[in-house]
Amino acid sequence: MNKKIKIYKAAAGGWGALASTTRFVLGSKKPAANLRNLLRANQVKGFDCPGCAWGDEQGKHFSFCENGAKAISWEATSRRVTPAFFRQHAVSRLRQQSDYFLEYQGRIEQPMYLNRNTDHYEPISWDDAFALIGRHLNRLEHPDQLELYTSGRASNEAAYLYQLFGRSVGTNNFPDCSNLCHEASGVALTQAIGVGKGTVTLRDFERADAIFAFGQNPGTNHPRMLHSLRNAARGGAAIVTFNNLKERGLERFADPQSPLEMLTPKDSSISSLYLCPRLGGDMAAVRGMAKLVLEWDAEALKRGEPGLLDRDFIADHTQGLDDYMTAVAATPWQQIEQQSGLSRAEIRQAAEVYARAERVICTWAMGITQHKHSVATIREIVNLQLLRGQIGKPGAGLCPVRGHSNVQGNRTVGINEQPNAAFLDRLESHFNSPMPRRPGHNAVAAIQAMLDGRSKVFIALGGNIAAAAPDTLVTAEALANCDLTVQISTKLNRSHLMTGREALILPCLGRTEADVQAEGPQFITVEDSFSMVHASQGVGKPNSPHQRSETAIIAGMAQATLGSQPVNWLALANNYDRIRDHMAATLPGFAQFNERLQQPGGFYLGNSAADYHWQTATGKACFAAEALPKALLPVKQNGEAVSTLQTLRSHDQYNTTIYGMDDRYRGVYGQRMVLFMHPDEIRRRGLSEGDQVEMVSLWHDGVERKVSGFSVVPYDIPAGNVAAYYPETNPLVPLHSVGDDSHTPTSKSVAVLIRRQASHRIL
Ligand SMILES: Nc1nc2c(c(=O)[nH]1)N[C@H]1C(S)=C(S)[C@@H](COP(=O)(O)OP(=O)(O)OC[C@H]3O[C@@H](n4cnc5c(=O)[nH]c(N)nc54)[C@H](O)[C@@H]3O)O[C@H]1N2
Ligand SMILES: Nc1nc2c(c(=O)[nH]1)N[C@H]1C(S)=C(S)[C@@H](COP(=O)(O)OP(=O)(O)OC[C@H]3O[C@@H](n4cnc5c(=O)[nH]c(N)nc54)[C@H](O)[C@@H]3O)O[C@H]1N2
Ligand SMILES: [Mo]
Repeated sequence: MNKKIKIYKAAAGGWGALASTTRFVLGSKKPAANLRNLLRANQVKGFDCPGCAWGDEQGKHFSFCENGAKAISWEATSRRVTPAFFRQHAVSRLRQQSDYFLEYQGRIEQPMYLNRNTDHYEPISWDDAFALIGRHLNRLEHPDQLELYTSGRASNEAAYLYQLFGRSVGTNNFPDCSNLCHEASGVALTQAIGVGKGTVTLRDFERADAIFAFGQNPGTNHPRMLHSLRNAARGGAAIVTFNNLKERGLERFADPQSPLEMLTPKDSSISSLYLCPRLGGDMAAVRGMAKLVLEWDAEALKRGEPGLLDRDFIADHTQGLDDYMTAVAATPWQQIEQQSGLSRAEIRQAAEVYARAERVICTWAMGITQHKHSVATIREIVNLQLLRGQIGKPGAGLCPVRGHSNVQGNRTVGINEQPNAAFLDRLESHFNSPMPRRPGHNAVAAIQAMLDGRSKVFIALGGNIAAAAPDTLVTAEALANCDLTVQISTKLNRSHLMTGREALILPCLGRTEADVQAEGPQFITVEDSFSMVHASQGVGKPNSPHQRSETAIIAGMAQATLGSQPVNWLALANNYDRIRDHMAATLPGFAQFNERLQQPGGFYLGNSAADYHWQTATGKACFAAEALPKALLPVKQNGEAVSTLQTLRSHDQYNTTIYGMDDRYRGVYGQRMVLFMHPDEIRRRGLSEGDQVEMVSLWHDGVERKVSGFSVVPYDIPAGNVAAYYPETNPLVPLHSVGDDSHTPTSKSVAVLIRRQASHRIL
């Protein structure tokens, strides 16, 4: 058997996780500092773990997970990318290196400017860097020629200052990682329940009788969620998983922080029912569940028994049930089974759990949000929950599990290309300065505007757009078309190499590091998936005295561009309390922000839908009566088999940051260029395990999108569906293959032709 593929038999978490954490912490150069950092993560005093956006059981126990440990030790490295490094490596040579190599070089030490004549980055002073940015921005013919990207790690304070900067320049162009991520959740939930956020808190997980987890892999991406699921399962809750793949973390879990559990072989089963729908098949599956619930309800009423629907809730709080019932009745079982890839009997099992439970939570992530019909799918999940009044009461509700640790907070404080008028009005009157009213660009629109030459300056507050965005070659062309690209970053990445005509790298502090400004040590705030806002204060010594906080960098750019208009930017960066005072004056829910942060554990922003207050046009929660998509992707083109590809994360990566080459729970070691495929499909295609294949994606613009060098791995995945890692597969995702209404690239459903690769002859 291929040595690089080993079946993972143990439970997720457990000794494997602990061994791996220790290796990462001890393998880095500062083990003692790293361990101290780990102990402070997600504690009342300390910093918020930059790993994910799951909530904290503040003060309850010391909680970190393997992948949080990796994120922290990766950030707290003592390795540095110095001016000498850039003197040694030309940019065109660095481009040939892997993402893993780039990230592994460590933290960027000083501001750097790309000299196109020499093809090398050279040091530049902070003042000169800011002045260069100011010159470019003041030269723009129109403020909408500026694109301001945000990755969801930025603090609330930095993000608020960033949006104020952009809007003071005069644009709403705030493309952000959320456009590539949970946008569909925000759009669908706003339409359905009037607020684009989850309605539950962490405590609801303790009270639920059933939890339905759709399209997510918490064992890797939200490991602390497994604690909540495990505890819920132990307390008797049914956990039903819908996942295209069999994911180890959702099957079994041992808590690496519970020694007893690790010493006894009795790890916990997580899912009581595990269903594997086809890619994009969840809407059909949930429609099937709703169909059964409605049928059983009608039968019960006929027998004179109380029905299954929560009729009081529906009457008081919802609208559109009749149309929805018509749409459900018009959806044939044959279409439901075909599209979901699940049998009626399987869907019935899930529906029975749903119908029996008093309190139900539905959670989801990228397996739901990165399809063409993601908004419709999430609306269908909401429909199901509305039928039995499963929103608002304790132990029930909707839970989009966010990605980046502060992506939700960034949105709350104004990173939004389509801000609402009320927010702009408040900014305008508070700062006594006009705010732009034209809608701005999302991530895909920003890339298109740069391609067309409509946008000329691109500034990124974190992230790695060159690798994270779809259509890698097109995105590179878009960036190259800019006059100036600016990356505010901690680590070296692909976006520093795919640049505009001029380019800057501005090195910033990470969340784990102490942030000392003119008026003393500062803390920042973040918001988790449960709308809890709390303070976070780094403890580590910065890796270089040249690095600045994100907030200070934004203030520097703003002052150089706008002078002290409409605020004294530098004074704000001297003391973040001042930024929070402006936030308190302009953001709903943030009154007395500084005072309320004194409460241990922070404060809850609240959720209108959870309070049965529906901020929709009708003042009610809305059923959506959409038909299922006519068809998912084709299975044949000109006689050749077409597969649907999902692009996903391995266990050893954080988005475009590659920590290592293993994907332990999926049994893959020492490699990332793998293509997971059902054994029957491997056979049908005349392939064998380990064969090298290339993939070409289908899109109607005549452009060939191709990647090669993928090794076939048999896996428990529906035949016709295949999976491979992101970002290696991003060249296949067409820029304009996006979700309806969400504009999110369809990274979980890409139509691909798979061909055996001609083997290289060794001469
Ligand atoms: N360690 C670590 N933590 C992370 C990240 C990371 O890269 N590394 N990234 C962070 C970010 S930004 C995000 S958004 C989250 C991502 O968290 P996830 O959404 O868990 O991330 P993906 O790896 O994209 O996994 C998608 C999951 O959905 C399943 N799936 C795919 N398509 C379908 C479908 O059509 N139907 C169903 N039912 N299932 C499907 C896949 O099999 C896989 O299990 O994690 C965050 N946390
Ligand atoms: N094909 C495909 N593409 C996808 C996805 C997919 O599932 N499939 N997922 C999408 C999703 S969900 C997301 S969220 C995006 C992620 O897109 P991004 O957020 O743009 O990408 P990241 O890889 O998270 O960004 C990593 C970089 O951020 C910088 N960084 C890290 N910490 C900090 C910090 O504290 N401050 C600052 N300023 N910089 C920091 C480092 O330089 C690091 O290299 O990718 C999307 N792209
Ligand atoms: Mo994400």
